[in-house]
Amino acid sequence: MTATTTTVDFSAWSHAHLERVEATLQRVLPAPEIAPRRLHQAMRYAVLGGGKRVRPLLAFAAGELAGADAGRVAIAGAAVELIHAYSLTHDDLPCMDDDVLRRGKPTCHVEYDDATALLVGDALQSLAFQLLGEYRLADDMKTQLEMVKLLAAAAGSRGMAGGQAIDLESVGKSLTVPELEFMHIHKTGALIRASALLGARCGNGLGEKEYSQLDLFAKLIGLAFQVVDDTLDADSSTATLGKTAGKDAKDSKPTYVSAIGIARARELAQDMRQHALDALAGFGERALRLRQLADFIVLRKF
Ligand code: GRG
Repeated sequence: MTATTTTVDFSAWSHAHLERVEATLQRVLPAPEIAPRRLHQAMRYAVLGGGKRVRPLLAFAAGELAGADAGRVAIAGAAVELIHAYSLTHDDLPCMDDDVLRRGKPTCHVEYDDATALLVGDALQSLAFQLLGEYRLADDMKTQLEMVKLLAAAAGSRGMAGGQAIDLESVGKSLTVPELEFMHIHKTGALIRASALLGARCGNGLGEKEYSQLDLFAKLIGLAFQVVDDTLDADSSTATLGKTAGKDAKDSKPTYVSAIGIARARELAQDMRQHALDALAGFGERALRLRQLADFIVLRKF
C-alpha cells in the first residue's frame, strides 16, 4: 500500500468513526429542553462541536484489533470522551488553569458561570459511568465490571485527578524528565490508556500477551501525546490550537520543553512513537488503525 493510499484510507476511516462518536454523544447527552435546561445545555456545550476525539478513535482502533462490535465501542468511547470533557471543563476553571478559550470557543465557565461549569463536570463524569452500567459492552458481566473499574481508576486519584494534583503542585518548580513522566502518565496518559483498553475489552479477540502489548502501546502513545502537547503549546498559535497558546511558560509550568528544549522534546516524541509501534509487532493489518493513530498523535499540528 502506498503512503498516499494509507493516508486517504485513514482519513475515510476516521471520518466515519468521528461521525459515529458525534452521533453517540448527541444521543446520550440529555436533550437541551429537559430540565434543568441550563445545566443540560451547558453539558452539551462542553462536549459537542469540537475536539479531536482522539480517545474514542483509539477505542475504535483497539476494538478492531480485538474484533469488537463497533456499537459497543461507540458507547465505551463516548464514556471516555465524557470524562475527558469533564476534565477540560474543570481544568479551565479559575481555581485551576483559569483559561477562557477551549476548542475555539469561550470556556464553559465563561459562557455560563463557574458553578454551572463545576456541575457540568460532575454530571459528565456521572453520565460516563451510567453508560457503562446501562449498555451491554462485554459478553460477560465480569469483564464489564472490570471496564467500570478500569475507567474509575484511570480518572481517579491514582490516575488523571492525581496527575492534575501533581500538576497544580508543580507550578513554579522545575521537574526532571522522570518527574514529568510520572505526572503525565497520570494526568494525560491514564485516560488515553483506558481508551484503548476499553475498546479492546468490548471484544474477545486478545490473549493475555496481546493485551499486554496493546497496554504498552497505549502507555507510550499517551505519554507521546503529552510531549507533543508541550511542543505545540510552545510553538503554535492560539488560532491553530483553539486554546490559549504559550500558557505553560506564562504560568511557569514545568514541561518537556522547559526541561529539555523543543528540539529534544520533538525527538523524544518520535522515539516514543517508535517504541509504541514496536509494541504492536506481530499484529499485522489488525493494528493498522492503531499505527495510523500513533502517527496522527505525534505529527498533529493542533
Ligand atoms: C480537572 C481532574 C481534572 C483533570 C484535568 C486533562 C487535564 C486534567 C487537563 C487539561 C490540560 C491539558 C492541556 C492537558 C494536556 C493534554 C491534554 C489532555 C490536552 C487536551 O486534550 P486534547 O488535545 O483536546 O485531546 P481536544 O479538545 O482535542 O479533545
